[in-house]
Amino acid sequence: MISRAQRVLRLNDAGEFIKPSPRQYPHQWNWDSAFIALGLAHFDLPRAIAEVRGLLRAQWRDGMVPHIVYPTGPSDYFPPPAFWQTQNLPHAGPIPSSALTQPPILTTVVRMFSERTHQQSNGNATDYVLRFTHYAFPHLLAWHRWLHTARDADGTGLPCLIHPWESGMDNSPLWANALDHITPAILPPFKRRDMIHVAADERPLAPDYERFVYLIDLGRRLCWEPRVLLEQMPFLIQDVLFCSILHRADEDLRTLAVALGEPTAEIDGWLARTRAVFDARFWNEARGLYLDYDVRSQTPIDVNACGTFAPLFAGLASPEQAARLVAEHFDNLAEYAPSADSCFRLPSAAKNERGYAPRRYWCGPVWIHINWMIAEGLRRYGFDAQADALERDSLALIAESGFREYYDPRDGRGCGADDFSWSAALTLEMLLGSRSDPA
Ligand code: 9WN
Repeated sequence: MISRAQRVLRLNDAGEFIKPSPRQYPHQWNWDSAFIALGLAHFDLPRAIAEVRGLLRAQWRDGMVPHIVYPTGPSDYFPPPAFWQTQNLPHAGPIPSSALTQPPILTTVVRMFSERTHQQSNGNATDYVLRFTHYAFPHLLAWHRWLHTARDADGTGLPCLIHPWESGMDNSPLWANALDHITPAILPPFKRRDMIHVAADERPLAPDYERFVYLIDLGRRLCWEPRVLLEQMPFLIQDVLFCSILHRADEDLRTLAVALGEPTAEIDGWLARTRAVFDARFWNEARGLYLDYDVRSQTPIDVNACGTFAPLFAGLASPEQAARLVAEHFDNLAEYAPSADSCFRLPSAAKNERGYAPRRYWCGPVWIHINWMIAEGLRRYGFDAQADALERDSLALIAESGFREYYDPRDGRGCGADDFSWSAALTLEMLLGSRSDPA
């Protein structure tokens, strides 16, 4: 499995970046690159570092790190770089990119590199990684600052997402209600390309995709100006998974700051503020889970999806909250645990959720990177048996169905793109990684 995983990463190497998959995703994606770099570091540290540098080179002048970077120009992927209309924006970056961002797992990966090389105490590698960390730190700091300020709609510092693609869980039932309230009055001409290599029933439905495009069109008409977007985008959501990844990333950024002798006061402020507001915003005491929040309608989103376990990854849950998440949801046969109707964890939406669809993109299939983050979170709270079970399921899915983009939880059949980079990269991490304690 190790050599097969390495082969997939080599196969997808486009020189300047590694594609998430050979045909479906021919550009560089933000959180894909972070997971890819984590896997690459096990056999080619310079290539891993080049991957991160490539992504950070595309950072916007205002601090945003974009979700898609097109260093090699257009391809048959929709949307092409020109569709975002970012060319003449004063706050955009130097490389053609999308105008959205994605969950900042990159900071956690950079911290893992830096600690691991230090622990291995190999002089040359340590210097090399230290130089890279010095380079990466100000970029990451600027990105976190942008998330906590430019996307802060209500003074909580919890960033708002303006498009489902920013969550990384593009087609989750989490967004159904918000999207239903959007009427795409005028749609620009466009042609979907995402069903050329992947079956239509594994991709978003037409009305959802139209809303994805409509929101891009709206953003570009607002010149992607952060303050105006917060005022006017009809999709404005605080997401549990995104905010948890950011909080964990803030912890990891603080660890990097201490190692580099940088000040920590600003990061401490973000950490304290998130801790102070997180439960009030997301925790639902009656249901014993975390729910996303629709900032536009000022209502919690009453949908049970995999992100509810992400506060474990961030250390944001109390031991009591963690115990409820595990007993009432993770181990619940009707929701996430294997049962007669499914063999593999973790469905990306609870099986008894209205929008659950076991093969459709983000509506139920298992994702390897979600399993990896949640296993890390479960270990943080001492739920080692559950974490081991998740990891075993991930490796069994890969052994049976290959490095696929996602998997049907009922029978483990692979779905979406094949030769998928982060499934390969996280296989390397699961088989070769040493467990690092969070801050
Ligand atoms: C849009 C690349 C990306 C992932 C996302 C996943 C999917 C793109 C798409 O693929 O999104 O960004 O075209 O569907 O949802 O998480 O980063 O793998």
